[in-house]
Amino acid sequence: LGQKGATIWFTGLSGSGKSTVAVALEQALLREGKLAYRLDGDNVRMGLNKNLGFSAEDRTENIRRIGEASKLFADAGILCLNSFISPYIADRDIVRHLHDEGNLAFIEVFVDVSLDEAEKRDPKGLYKKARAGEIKNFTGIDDPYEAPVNPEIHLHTDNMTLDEEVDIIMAALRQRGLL
Ligand code: GGZ
Repeated sequence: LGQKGATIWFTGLSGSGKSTVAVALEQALLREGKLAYRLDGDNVRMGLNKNLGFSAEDRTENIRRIGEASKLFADAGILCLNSFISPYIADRDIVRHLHDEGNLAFIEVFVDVSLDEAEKRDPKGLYKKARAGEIKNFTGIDDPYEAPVNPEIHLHTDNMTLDEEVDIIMAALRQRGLL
């Protein structure tokens, strides 16, 4: 295979565009002949983590398991793209340290969107339900989101195109010798 694995970790609010950027990045990587694999709520919360909900404890366990799984992918030489809200700094830092220990690259990408903008987009109508009290502990409404302090990449998605976002990440991967 001759490729170095890594974990590219997207964090941000629901509706920030984490999965959209990850899908576009995956396509760009595959075009360059790199092996990439995406993890997100749709394939993880239905299977590996189907016993977990959205309490603080469950979110922490969700991120811990995903972090361990991602480390295995990275160790196998795969570029693993993870899109999870991952609202707690401490949880993301645990995953970072796990990778540091294994000498594996961990690239945190803050998909930064204002709550206003995320709520305007509301692609699944979840913010509306959270505001109506039909969903409890919804991130950004009645549950915390701790923004990264020093992410490797900070995307201000309110005023960027998807192509620009992918280009920034590709450049960062190239700079780190991962492409
Ligand atoms: C946040 C929730 C919640 C609550 C269901 N809070 O926009 P989506 O729908 O597709 O992405 C959200 C997803 C969040 O799962 P994660 O595994 O990424 O969360 S965490 O990292 O915090 O463990 C949203 C949906 O699940 N969802 N209830 N209460 N998002």
